[in-house]
Amino acid sequence: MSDLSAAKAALKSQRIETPSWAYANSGTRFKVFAQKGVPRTPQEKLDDAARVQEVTGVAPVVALHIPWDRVDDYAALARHAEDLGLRVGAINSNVFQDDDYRLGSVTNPDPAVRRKAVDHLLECVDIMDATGSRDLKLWFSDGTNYPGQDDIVARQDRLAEALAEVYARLGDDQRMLLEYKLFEPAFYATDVPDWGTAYAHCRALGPKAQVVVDTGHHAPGTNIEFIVAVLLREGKLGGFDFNSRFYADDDLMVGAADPFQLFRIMFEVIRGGGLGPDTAFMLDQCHNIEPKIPAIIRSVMNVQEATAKALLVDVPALREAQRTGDVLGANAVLMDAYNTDVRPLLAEVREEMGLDPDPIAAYRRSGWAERIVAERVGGTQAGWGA
Ligand code: AOS
Ligand code: ZN
Ligand code: ZN
Repeated sequence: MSDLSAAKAALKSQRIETPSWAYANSGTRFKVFAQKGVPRTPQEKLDDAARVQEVTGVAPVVALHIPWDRVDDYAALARHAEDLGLRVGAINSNVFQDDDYRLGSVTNPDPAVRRKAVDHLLECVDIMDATGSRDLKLWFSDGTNYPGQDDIVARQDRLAEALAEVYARLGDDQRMLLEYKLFEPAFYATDVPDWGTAYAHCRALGPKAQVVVDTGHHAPGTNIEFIVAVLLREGKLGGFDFNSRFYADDDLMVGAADPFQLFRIMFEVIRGGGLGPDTAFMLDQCHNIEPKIPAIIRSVMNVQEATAKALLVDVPALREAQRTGDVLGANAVLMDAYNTDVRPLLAEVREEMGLDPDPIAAYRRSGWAERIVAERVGGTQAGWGA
């Protein structure tokens, strides 16, 4: 698409989902650095998310995590979101922070542990009902550390059984998004290590089961845009967990490590017709050392920049070069788009949306950062290492 007005319209309608846990304190296994003014409650995480939406206009959806965002009244939490101009996005389940899950959750050899894990997933669907959330996000830390520790195929069978029970509980407008991850915390064999395994389970389950691509969950050098293209072709791309990696699952700001990769991914998304609401463009990040709200604003802007560049690709010229076998010409079409400075275009888009062209400056001027430091004492940890 090289038509500017169409590109602008697409940029205005794109929706980016921010994760509640990115607003809270987080860290590595070595240290959680507490920051001043971080949210103490799920409500306050939403208050911060509303600031991101206020200055970007494209981030009105917030993913929650259970139990990190456990409240007594989820409908009231959803109303709080609505009052702020937000809505609840994916409900992220947690079957990885309990002693019972030492040998796995839904793939654990002990049926009682599997029952407990599935009951949590079903509770997450109840929370979806109460909050109006569409997506149940499933990431399993399940796997083994040593060859022979457990039967690889039996674990797949247990996983399939658990997923089928949860799938059956989904409402007509609800989906389950299955996330894969190469390794960590399991170091020998992860039970959902790659897109192929996730795809096989989702395909067996049916149309409400889709794959999530977390950009940090691959081996170095993996061609992620190829995965995206294939999943879209199969109608199985449910969404993204966007972040950046230098080494493993670093959860750094999306577009920070490899903006070119993000551009290539967004090009395949657009090529495959995936820019609409059926793809959840979620961030899955932790801001351990940098100020959180500005980092999330920057991340949203990075996704927008990659999207804008991908929208600027001159597709007819690309197709012509491809058709005539013009290898260098085809590559040049893509690189021309990637090398375009889209910041003026995005500034224009924001002005047309009634926003400040510079979201970070608008946030700084708002005084929110000073206000939360003064008003909030004793912010909570996201949950990592808690
Ligand atoms: C874990 O590595 C995954 O990226 C998860 O998507 C996520 O970070 C976690 O479940 C928080 O909800
Ligand atoms: Zn993730
Ligand atoms: Zn991850």
